Amino acid sequence: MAQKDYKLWLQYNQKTDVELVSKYLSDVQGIVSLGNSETSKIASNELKLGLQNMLGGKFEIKSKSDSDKTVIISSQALLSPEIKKEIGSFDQLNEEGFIIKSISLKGKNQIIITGKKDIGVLYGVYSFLRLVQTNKSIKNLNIVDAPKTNIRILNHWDNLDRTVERGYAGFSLWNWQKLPDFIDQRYIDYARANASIGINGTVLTNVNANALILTPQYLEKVEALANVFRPYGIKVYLTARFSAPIEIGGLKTADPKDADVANWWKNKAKEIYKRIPDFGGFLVKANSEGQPGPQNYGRDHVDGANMLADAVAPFGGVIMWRAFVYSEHDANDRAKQAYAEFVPYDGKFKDNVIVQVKNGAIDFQPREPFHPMFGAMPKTPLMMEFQITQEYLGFSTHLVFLPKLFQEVLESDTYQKGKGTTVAKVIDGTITKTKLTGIAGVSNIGNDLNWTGHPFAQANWYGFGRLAWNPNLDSEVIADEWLRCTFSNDENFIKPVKEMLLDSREAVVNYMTPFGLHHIMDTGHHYGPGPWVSNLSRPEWNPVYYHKADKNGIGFDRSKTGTNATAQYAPEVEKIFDNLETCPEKDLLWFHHVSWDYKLKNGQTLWNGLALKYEEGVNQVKNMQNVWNKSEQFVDAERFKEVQMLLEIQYKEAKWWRDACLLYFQQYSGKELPAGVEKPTQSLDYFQSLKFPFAPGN
Ligand code: GCW
Repeated sequence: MAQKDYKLWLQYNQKTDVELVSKYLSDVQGIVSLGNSETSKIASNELKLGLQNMLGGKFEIKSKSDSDKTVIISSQALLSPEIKKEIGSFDQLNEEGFIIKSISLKGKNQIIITGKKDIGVLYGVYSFLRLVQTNKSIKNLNIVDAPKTNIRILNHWDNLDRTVERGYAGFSLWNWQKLPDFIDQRYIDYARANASIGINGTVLTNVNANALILTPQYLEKVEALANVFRPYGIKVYLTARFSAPIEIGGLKTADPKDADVANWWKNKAKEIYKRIPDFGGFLVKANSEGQPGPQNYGRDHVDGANMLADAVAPFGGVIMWRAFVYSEHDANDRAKQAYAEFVPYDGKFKDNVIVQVKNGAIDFQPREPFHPMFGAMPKTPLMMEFQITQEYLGFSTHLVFLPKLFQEVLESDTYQKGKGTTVAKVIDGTITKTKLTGIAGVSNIGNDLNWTGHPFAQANWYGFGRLAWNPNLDSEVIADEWLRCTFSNDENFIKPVKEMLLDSREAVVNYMTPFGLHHIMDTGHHYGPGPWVSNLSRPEWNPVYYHKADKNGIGFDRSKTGTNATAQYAPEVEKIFDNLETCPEKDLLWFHHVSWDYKLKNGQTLWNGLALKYEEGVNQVKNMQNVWNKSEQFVDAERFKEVQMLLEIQYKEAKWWRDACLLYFQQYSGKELPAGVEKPTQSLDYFQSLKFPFAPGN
């Protein structure tokens, strides 16, 4: 039961094609591991497990290379001079990179997997196994690969009571009550899965933080987790509640300019590093959505971040300071506020501070234009924050392949230094030349047997890791890899299901928020449509604030005639977004309030086009169902059935979205639904009456 789900993309299915197996066996028959660190043991055991499961037979792990056709795994330092000579230069590698090279030595053919450090070797092993998993050739290998960013990190929004904010896959993995003495096998399996895709950090706790995690009682537990994760190359980070000096330190203030406060943090850092010498640092959400921060004391983000940076700097720690801020006291367009607040700080943060910016200026919507901050802080390391958990994208019920969304953002051109200054190049340091670089993903992992709630949500964890390693990777490649590693290499399966994955992101945009609509989800839990919601205490929490539908039209005017948010982009980008004619239609209602009769590029009126997009989204889900139903023969019965049931829910909910939104907007457009759009079977009143008191993750 559920074993397949649990194994994620590390199925290592036995290959049934005899010819293929014998081809592989003509290149590899044994394993030689020269190191004996914990990491190198993990690497050699993984290689053995993978090769035995996929190719059959026995792969002994030897410590000397005296036979033919072995895979030799070793860090650079332990390689013999002869092999080193064959490998050549290690210059292109960073500390986490690897080389996989086929060499011939004294008449024997070997495959060398090496790196400067053991962790590079481990990454190399996973990369090599992926070749075999995906039926790629392992002849004449000459691969040099290294991660393009240095912090590749999951953000767990996990609370100490094990609930997970915006978590849709059960409770938190971290069993605080049983830690530190009880080490759940899942901690090890979690580390292994992350290492297999190059993730090297984890923030264990919610950004809406609890100071208790910084008390000795909890730090002992954190230390136990850090010990499990270390050999897998994963550093532990924590969220720092800014008011912790008051709450657990007995101080009267948390003012960052107060000497006692700064000292308290210095001592706290010392205490943590004594337990966890490679502790990564802190992630901080300050003065955002009610969280305490430096502004409570008349100070600013720079004061707060730099004070914490000083505390962890002696130990090599990092502060990831979030830029997700907006204020109920600021009447400005919410989309403009983070930029307005942070851009003046460019160049003012200490070296070990990196500012963490969400991919878009509002909040993890099915589609947002890239956050203008990415083009505007050349002297500050910025890290990307993606949300892997599907808060606004149908929870873990809807199949949505997020690498497509991630790629769209990473490829966006900021024009910060002229054409080609993509977001990817900003965050990987190519442009800014900052030493610190990173990508964070808000985790979708919980204690569900299959980790992520939806079997296909595993692809989003996988894809996040792959993109964090290389932000230029194509989502098509990621989909291909993931499907092969998780299910099957059969082309009759891969082709249609890969297409289904790649279309799924546009489908959810279509049935939820086409043409740049955003934040029209129901309130609080964000489950299902709620474009009518207008009664929340803060204006920018209300969907009506975002769509601004009225008799004249729909959309948020962020152009020069409106809030002028477009001016936060580089002139080249501003020009495109600002002009109704050049603004991409996918972002139309994000930037413009557009009349219902506006003519779209295809000649349809906006109203008709909008209605047809909703319909298209529903049809895309129907199509996903058809594709999946034809995949039964390639997939185990359990996962087949699970996905089938989930797609049925997704189909129902796509129709719910379509009907509720169109009935609501129709009150303003005053127009009939165009031909081709199915008539709603329920009334607007009915949709508005739906309540979900126990929706998860809230
Ligand atoms: O997306 C919103 C969520 C909050 C979250 C916040 C944030 C952790 O609705 O649940 O809080 O963003 O990113 O801080």
